[in-house]
Amino acid sequence: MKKYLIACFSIAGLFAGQTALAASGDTTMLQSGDFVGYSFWLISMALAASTVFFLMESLRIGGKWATSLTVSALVTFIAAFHYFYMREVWVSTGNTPTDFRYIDWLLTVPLLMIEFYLILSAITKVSGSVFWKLLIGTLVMLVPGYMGEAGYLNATVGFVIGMIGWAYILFEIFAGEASRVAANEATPAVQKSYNLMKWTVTIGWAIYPIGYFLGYLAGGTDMGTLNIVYNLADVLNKIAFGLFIWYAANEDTSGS
Ligand SMILES: *C/C=C(C)/C=C/C=C(C)/C=C/C1=C(C)CCCC1(C)C
Repeated sequence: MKKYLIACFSIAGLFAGQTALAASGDTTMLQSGDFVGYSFWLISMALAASTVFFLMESLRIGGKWATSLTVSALVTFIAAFHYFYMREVWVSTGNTPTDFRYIDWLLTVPLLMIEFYLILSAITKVSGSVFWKLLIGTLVMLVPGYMGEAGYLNATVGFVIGMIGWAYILFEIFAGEASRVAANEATPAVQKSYNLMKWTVTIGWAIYPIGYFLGYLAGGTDMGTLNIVYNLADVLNKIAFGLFIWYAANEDTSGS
């Protein structure tokens, strides 16, 4: 009972936050025909709904899977808030809310990386270095990327260092310790979700550096289109990613 109360409070907080945000701004209306604005709205709602889902499932499934599912909920919760705010920025100024995307990424990408460690830890013993290596890769990828986009560092240099960080993450999950644990010790369900997560980090994540490349190195791109592409990418990289974990949790605990 207490668990459900906590879940209810978290969810109420999400909506109270959204209301406060809307009340504090100029409350510019979403104009009809603003497809970029629609996509911000849709993804905000999808992220908020996913948060409720992952929290409830974390309580229902529980046990060793509770942490992974809670982290999935944290990712969508944090992103939902950023999306509420990014929608406001887009609707009221027509500007691309790049800074907020990076703040979101700085919080959510490390959490997504931790998931690789957590799903393996749910079934076997994993060394903490798996966790640290992925975390360091994340920082090497994001910090120079931000500095390049925001003008604190040459855009090409920021891009190249960021790509090295991403390559390192890919190396770890395809050929490093985590991949060995997944291949040798994981249950079939965990192996399946590990693979889906691994390919999400490869294909789904590629969208962001491609956007950076088009926007900053290849002479500019249409920011409206780029925002829609980023928004859709986040459905895969945040919501579907969480569902892959949920799949493993469900399969692994359904009495097989
Ligand atoms: C939920 C948000 C996610 C999964 C964001 C992921 C962001 C990236 C994979 C960004 C990657 C970048 C590079 C690989 C090179 C430098 C520029 C970045 C930061 C856009």
